[in-house]
Amino acid sequence: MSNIATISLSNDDWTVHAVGNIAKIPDNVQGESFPAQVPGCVHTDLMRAGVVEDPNLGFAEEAQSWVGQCDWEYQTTFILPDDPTERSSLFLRCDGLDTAAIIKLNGDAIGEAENMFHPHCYPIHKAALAGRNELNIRFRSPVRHVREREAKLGWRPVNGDWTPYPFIRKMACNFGWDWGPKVPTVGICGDLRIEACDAPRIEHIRPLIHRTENDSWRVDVHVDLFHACENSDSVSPSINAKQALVLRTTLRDSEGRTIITQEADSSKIISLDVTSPKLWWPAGYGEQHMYDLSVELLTADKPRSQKNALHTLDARRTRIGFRTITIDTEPDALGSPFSFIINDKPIFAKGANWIPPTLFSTDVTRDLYAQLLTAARDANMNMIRVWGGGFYPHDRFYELCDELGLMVWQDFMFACATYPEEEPYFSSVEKEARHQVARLTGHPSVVLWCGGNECVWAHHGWGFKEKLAENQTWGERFYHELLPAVCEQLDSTTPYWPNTPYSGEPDTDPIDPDRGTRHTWDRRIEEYREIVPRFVAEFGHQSPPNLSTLTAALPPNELQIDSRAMVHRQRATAGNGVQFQEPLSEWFAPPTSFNEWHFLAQLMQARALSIGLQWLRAHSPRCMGALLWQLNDCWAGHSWAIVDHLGRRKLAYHAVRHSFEPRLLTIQPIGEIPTLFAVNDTNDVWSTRITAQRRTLSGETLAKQYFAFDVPPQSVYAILNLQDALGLPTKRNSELLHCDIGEQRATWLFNKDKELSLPRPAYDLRFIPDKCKPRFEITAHSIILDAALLVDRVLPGADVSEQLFTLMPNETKSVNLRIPKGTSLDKETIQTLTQPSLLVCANSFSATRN
Ligand code: BMA
Repeated sequence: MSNIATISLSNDDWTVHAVGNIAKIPDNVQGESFPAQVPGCVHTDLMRAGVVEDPNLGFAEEAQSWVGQCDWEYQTTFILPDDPTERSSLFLRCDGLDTAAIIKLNGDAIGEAENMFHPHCYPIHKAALAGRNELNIRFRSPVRHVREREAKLGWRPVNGDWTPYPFIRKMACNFGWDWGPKVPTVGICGDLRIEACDAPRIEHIRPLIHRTENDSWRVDVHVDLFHACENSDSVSPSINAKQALVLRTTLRDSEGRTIITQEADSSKIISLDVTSPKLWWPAGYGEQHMYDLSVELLTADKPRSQKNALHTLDARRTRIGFRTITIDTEPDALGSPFSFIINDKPIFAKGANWIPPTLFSTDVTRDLYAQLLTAARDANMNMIRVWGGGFYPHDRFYELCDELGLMVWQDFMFACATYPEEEPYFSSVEKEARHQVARLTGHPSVVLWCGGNECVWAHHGWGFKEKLAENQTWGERFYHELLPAVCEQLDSTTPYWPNTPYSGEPDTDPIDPDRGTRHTWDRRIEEYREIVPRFVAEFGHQSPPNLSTLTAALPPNELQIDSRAMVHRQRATAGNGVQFQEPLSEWFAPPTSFNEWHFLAQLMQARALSIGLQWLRAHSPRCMGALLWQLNDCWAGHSWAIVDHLGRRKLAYHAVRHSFEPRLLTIQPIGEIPTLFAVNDTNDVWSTRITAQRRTLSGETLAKQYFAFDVPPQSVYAILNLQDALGLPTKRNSELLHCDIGEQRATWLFNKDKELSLPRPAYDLRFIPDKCKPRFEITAHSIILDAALLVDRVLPGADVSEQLFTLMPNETKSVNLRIPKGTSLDKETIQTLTQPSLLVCANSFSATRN
């Protein structure tokens, strides 16, 4: 259909070798050339060649710091069948170069690159030859590059002790972060191809969807064209006035039935009127209906064979969803809210922050996106925030979010630093923003453009402002001028927010709980309950990766809390002391082994997130969002993630899934008084009956009451003062409250575990190796607090349907086992799954240390 002839250079016919100042590189690398892959990066090429180890293993990260310090040259050859000088336009197009590079064809410089976040397009008809061509892409050391730019543009404050990443438009966390290693890489990170393109082509389709009234909608289809004749070195859209171009747009429903089709001159915006479409809703609020939108670019310039016919130059398809999106920030009695309104319905945002899921952007697979986003959806989330220190995910990420009903909060790539605004950096950011906004506009899941992560806060509250020289730029114009202008021009139907945290006013405290979005890092665990922010876009608690994941990365002798390898994997401020020792010693009797410590560290994270998320949900609609830090990981290190880098769910994942249930029963204190809240996010009334009890920790019931209640759709009820209902505890250390509806249980303890007199856990654990539904049955003979079945320790990658459940004496619970694909339950495994020690619970870390 299209007029574009392409030669793909995305293959493994490449080599890479170190160039420039190579004095400090290992002997076996000097003068050597290694096979390379495109897309890919130098680290993965060197790993394949056996020159460096996977940085995720042991101390491999330290041994390869030289890789980011030298320049690297990629080289390939390709054959051009025609005489290129006869082609009016021949291009080298590249979807991503990481990052600072000079590109040469047959020895002639054809272009440069300095931004990983937009594609590149270089005209090559002058440099190309008929027959064999040699292409060289020489990347500058990213570490040296940022140092040189820093020297030129002036030092600026940056978070942590990291290399000054703001001086390059490259994935910031590649230089190290408080959850990841330093692996500043280079490479060709997108598809690369030669394109002979003599006529205009479609660059982007930007469908902007408006509801005109009630059930009448209009899709304004903006089509950005790229015109070859311009011979531009950029992919900025252009239209050639000399050529008569027509756009034909067709909208089809999910069964392929045409709803409307329309043609117009290519300089016009095509408006499609649609009545009563099926709407796209975030998960939990309705279906994710999608429609197929196709655009054809046609010309009346007739090829000799086709008289009077329109001739297709290019064609594209995309999927769209009908939904409206606004953010309510109208000042109210408390300050100003931050509430997503989709299709006129206020939605409590339940979600998590997304970081790059692999160390190298080119390693992310479609399956990995699917695995992680499905995990988010299964945890009852409806929002993912793409955090600004990584990279803009690939199209597949957004397609999945559309399908799963996960709203996307999209940061521009700025994080925790002051950024230069000088040219050519400023224009490079503009090009990046234009490309990304145009690329993502059509996705119904994308509901917010956000200027960046913690940059305004850092300037305002981390002492960064004071460290800047007079009149030194810090990024302000990006957040307040450039980015909102680009969004308004290209995607006027999606809201823009300058940064997060942000109060809504440039000069007021960005973490004011009463205004806008907040990041809660100044409080932990029970302290979350000291404030009720309007929207929490980040808060979290650290834990180690699953034990099986640590075992895969470290030798057994390193599995100690303070071993060199474990300390090497702790990158957070103040280290293990603040992240683990302090909270664990405050809450639990001391662990006596690494395995016990590991369980407690993961339990502490689960408790912290449950408290935070349930507290915030109980305070809806004053608070309208809770995004935890962070969904995923990029290596086997301590972090705030709830799913580790091998995709294994930590204990906190289960606590989060429960805390985000569409109908949640939770006990939260009002002042000192434990109060039962029912949170109903569904579209239906929640009519139910609960049993509320006060018991001794040995299981004896002291008070019991039944209550019936109706919670209207999308609302929260503080239904019961449990002190009035069940009486005051006589001994705080040996009593608990629990409220139950069917399988759902909310519990309240009057003290921290290490003060409690919990009994020795008594239970029967049975494993039923049923082929279709392998499962455990646990019968409790005593109270069992926060029980976990640590199946992942005996069967790496295995998980159960529920963790951290609390049972009363004589209760039985059935929990399903999920085994990793490709594993089978042999006799030996079945035996290990039957051992009672598989079950661990908080009883063992109480005052009685049972
Ligand atoms: C927030 C994030 C990240 C960081 C996390 C944990 O500030 O934006 O920069 O990893 O906290 O410290």
